[in-house]
Amino acid sequence: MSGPNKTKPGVDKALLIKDAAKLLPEPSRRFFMRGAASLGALAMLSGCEIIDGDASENVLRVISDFNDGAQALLFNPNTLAPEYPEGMITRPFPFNAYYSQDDAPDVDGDKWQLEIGGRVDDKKSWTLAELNKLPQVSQITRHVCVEGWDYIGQWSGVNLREFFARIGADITAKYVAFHCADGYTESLDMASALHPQTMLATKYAKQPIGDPFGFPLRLRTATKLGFKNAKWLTAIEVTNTFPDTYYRKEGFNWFAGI
Ligand SMILES: Nc1nc2c(c(=O)[nH]1)N[C@H]1C(S)=C(S)[C@@H](COP(=O)(O)O)O[C@H]1N2
Ligand SMILES: [Mo]
Repeated sequence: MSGPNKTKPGVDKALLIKDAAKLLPEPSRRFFMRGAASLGALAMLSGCEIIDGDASENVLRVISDFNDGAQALLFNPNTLAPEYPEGMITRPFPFNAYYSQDDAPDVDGDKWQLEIGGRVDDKKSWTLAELNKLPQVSQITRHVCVEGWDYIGQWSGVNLREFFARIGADITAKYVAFHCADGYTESLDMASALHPQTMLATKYAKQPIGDPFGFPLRLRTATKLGFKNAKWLTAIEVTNTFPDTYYRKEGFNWFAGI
């Protein structure tokens, strides 16, 4: 017998629902657990039958994608992440990447340029010296990695919204894609890209960002988990086509708000 609400013997319904709920950040998780937490709801959201491990993986993926939309709706572009005093800045700060520190890319600062693509009027590339001449902003905020560690850091650089105004980016577009020297990919919804605490960071604790922390330019977003903060930026693209990301392909939630 098959149907959207049927499980195979051996698939623990309650566990499956609990697993799915874990992917939902608050307040969606509370909402889901209180009201809609049923296998039927999961199946309805996913349009799949929950019959085995693979199917439940797909269901979790669909829930996570569904949740991106919910988080985007709940995202308040005016709410600022907390800022901290200078005494709380961690020096040096922890390194993380999808590989070990020895394999971090070696970027030549003299040749490096930030490429601009997509829905932007002025697609000229930017050298580090040119970026350093733009008005600078700074923040002391908390970086949170999904692996269970965090630190407070100070990032300085160019506010992304102001940079977009300068280059004539289409801010009605849906996404901003970030490309990195190590092949890493990240992307933001436009509202998060325009958040006042989203910047192209050239400095950490007032010193130029060196290796292995993303020389010479990284994205800093205070409203997102660590993996959204793409290091070693090489190109930025404004687009209406969803740019898939390294961590989403690994099964993590894409919106990844904190
Ligand atoms: N290009 C690139 N950016 C990246 C990563 C990566 O592997 N490559 N890892 C991400 C993850 S998971 C985290 S937690 C932070 C770590 O930044 P840090 O090394 O400056 O602490 O970088 C993010 N940005
Ligand atoms: Mo991370």
